[in-house]
Amino acid sequence: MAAKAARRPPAKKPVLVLNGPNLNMLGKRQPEIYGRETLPDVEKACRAEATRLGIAVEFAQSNHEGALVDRIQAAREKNAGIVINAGAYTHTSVALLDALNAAELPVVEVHLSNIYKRESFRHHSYISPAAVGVIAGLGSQGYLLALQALARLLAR
Ligand code: CA2
Repeated sequence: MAAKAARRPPAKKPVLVLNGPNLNMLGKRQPEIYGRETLPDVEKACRAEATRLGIAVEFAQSNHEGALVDRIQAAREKNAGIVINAGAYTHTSVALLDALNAAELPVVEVHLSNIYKRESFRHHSYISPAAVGVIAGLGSQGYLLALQALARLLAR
């Protein structure tokens, strides 16, 4: 006799929360700009929010542009969406823009600080055209809002 088909829905892919250069230094310097929370604190808050929202998350950080491109390429298969704070590569990287476009996933761009209140070179983001939305200036709460937005989008 044929085995009964499993009734459980297929496991949902996690949302990738990806952080770029120097964000591993959070909470250690410049608290007046970036706050006192460390990156592990942000990860903990994201995991708690993801549990509340009923989604899975994966957290990654790299100081290297190519490593970020590699992780975004892998996300196309492994992840359901991307929350990205690309750090300073936001303002320089066509490679990250190309990788995010090629991933064909919903992307939310996050910045801890209000980049529009800062130096003019921070006012332009190369990666925003690949994002469904951009959140800036709300500190670590921005990551939680980004997860909320993606959870809604993915539930559609
Ligand atoms: O506001 C943001 O989240 C940024 O993406 C942070 C980047 C900056 O280059 C962007 O313009 C805006 C910098 C991340 C560096 O974070 C540090 C934290 C503590 C100490 C040193 C750097």
